[in-house]
Order: sequence, then structure tokens, then C-alpha cells
Amino acid sequence: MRTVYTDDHHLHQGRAELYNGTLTASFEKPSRADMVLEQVRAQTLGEVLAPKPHGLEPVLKVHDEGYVRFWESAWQRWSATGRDWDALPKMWQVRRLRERIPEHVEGQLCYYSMDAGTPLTAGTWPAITAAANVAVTAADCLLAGEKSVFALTRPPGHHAAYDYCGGYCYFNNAAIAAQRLLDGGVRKLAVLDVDYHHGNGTQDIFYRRSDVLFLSIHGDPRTEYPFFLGFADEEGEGNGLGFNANYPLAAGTDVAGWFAALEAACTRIQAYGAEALVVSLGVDTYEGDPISRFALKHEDFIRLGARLARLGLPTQFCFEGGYAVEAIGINAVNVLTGFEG
Ligand code: SP5
Ligand code: ZN
Repeated sequence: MRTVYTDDHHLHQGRAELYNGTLTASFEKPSRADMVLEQVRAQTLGEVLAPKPHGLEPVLKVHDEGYVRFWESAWQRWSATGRDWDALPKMWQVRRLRERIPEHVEGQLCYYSMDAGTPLTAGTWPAITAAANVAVTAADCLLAGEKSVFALTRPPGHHAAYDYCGGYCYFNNAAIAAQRLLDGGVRKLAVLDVDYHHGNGTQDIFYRRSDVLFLSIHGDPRTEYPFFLGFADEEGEGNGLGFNANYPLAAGTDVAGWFAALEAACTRIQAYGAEALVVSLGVDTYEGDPISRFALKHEDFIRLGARLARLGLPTQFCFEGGYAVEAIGINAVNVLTGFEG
């Protein structure tokens, strides 16, 4: 399987996130993708190719234009007064506050954010546009007839919704790829999110649509981030009713419980009649992950890949979370080698 990758992700290097009540070094850091690339090469997964530039059109198909344009100029506006450090939002447009877009860059950052873990940095814009190009270039590989492809995207994307960022995510790489596949002729697509955290952004983008079945296996939002979405009764709306499936599992759920949910999700994908699959591949389900509470071991990731291969679908993997940096390369590439059999 080929991997699409660019070093441009290094341009996005957040300093800190608000965690446990203190500003803590960002869990989401460049070495994460470096470790995955290293394993792609060490396990000779296949050729590594650079993304092609695709402009903003594929991004604007799944994100609000004002949101995208905000990111385009945000750093320049934030740093214009001499601030050469990251910005983090510190308030939110909650219940009964006016849903008006502020004029000030700090107000706009608050308006377009869902948490204080997703910093605006000097290189955020070039990095997130590069990640979108990685997602699109990988989708084009599938459209050209490849059986599977790995989009080594960073920063991750699955928490990014139509018009807000969060959870280290800015543009929803998996959603951008999914839309590209649909525009290229795929009629029914499944997006399966196996990251520890609910893929609230992807769910949001496709919630009213029947051409994408979105499924997510994740820590129960009663106790786990992102807290406000990802419950089992979220089944889609309007045309999308019946095309959203959440499998929340209690924090601490064991490996058998996790694979039972995967089995249910695979059955659902098969029944839907998907023609292609996008996998939001987070490996923060690993037993050693510092911010998550599932217990998958290295070899369980191979089993995950093998199960997905049995669906028999053209499959694009998009990299998402995973914070046990020393292990994430092995875990992510284990899924891919397990898929290849
Ligand atoms: C892409 C992705 O995996 N984003 C995850 C964002 C999670 N951010 C909030 C983490 C809070 C974890 N709290 C755990 C408390 C353990 N002491
Ligand atoms: Zn995650």
C-alpha cells in the first residue's frame, strides 16, 4: 500500500494545551507523524509519495467558507500586534449567547473553536492545507484503482466540524477524502472512525446525508472527550436518518469488548452496501496511551487491519490520534500490514 506524506506538518507545532487545569506541552506534536513514517519505511509498507496541490476547493466542499477564510488569515491578524506566540481560545459561544461572528481575531478564534487544546500557530495554515492535499491525493489513488492507501495526515481531522475546530483538529481530512471519493463516482461510502475519541466533526459534516454512513467506536462521552456528542441515540437526521452509528464503550472496556463493537460496525457497513471505506485511524486505543482508556496491544492492531480487509472494499486510511509516541508508528503500521495480510 502506498503512503501519501509531506514534511509540511512540521510547520504546525503547538506549544501547549489546557490540560488538568494547567498549560501542558501539546500531546499532538510533529514527532507523532515522524514515528509513523519511520515505521512505514522500516516495515517496507510501500512507496511514499508527496501530495499534489489541490487548492481550497476540496476543503470548501465540507467546511464553511467563513471558517476556512478565518484560518487563512488568522496568524497574520493575531501576530500583527507583535504576538509571536500561539493563540488559544478562552471562551465559547454557549447557550443563549448571540451566535454572531465577532470582528476581532480573538473573538473569532473563540467563535470557531470547541476547546482550548487546539492552538493557532505560525504554521497552522500551511500545515492544515498540506494535510488536506494529502487526503485528496490519497483519495485520487483509490479512484485510480488502487485497493488501499494510507494518508499520513497531521494535524488530525476528525474533531473538526463544518465550522469549528477542536481536539487538535482544524480541517477534517477524512471528510475531505470522503467527499473526493463521492465526487469521483463512489455512490455509497462508509467512514469508520476507530480513534479513542468520538469523531464529532465527521458526524457533524455528514449527519443529514445518506451517501455517507458514519460509524464511530469510542470512549463513552458520559466520561470522555468530546463529552457533548457521540451517544448511541445519534442516528442521523432528515435524509441522513439511519446513516450514523455510534458505539460508545465505557472507559476501561477490554479488548474483547472493543472487537465486539468492531464486529457490529462491520456488519452494518456490509448491510449498507458501501462501495468504498475511509478509516479514521486513531491509535489512541492503545493500552499505553497517556490520555485514553482502552487496552489494545500491538498485535490487536494487526487483527483490526485484517478484519477491515475482510470487508473487501477499496479502503483509504487517514491518520488521526495516538499519543504514546514511541508506539504509535508500530500500532498504525500494524493496522496497515494486517490489512494487506
Ligand atoms: C485527534 C484526537 O485524538 N484528539 C483528542 C483530543 C483530546 N483532548 C482532550 C484530552 C483530555 C483527556 N483527559 C484525560 C484525563 C486523564 N487524566
Ligand atoms: Zn483521539
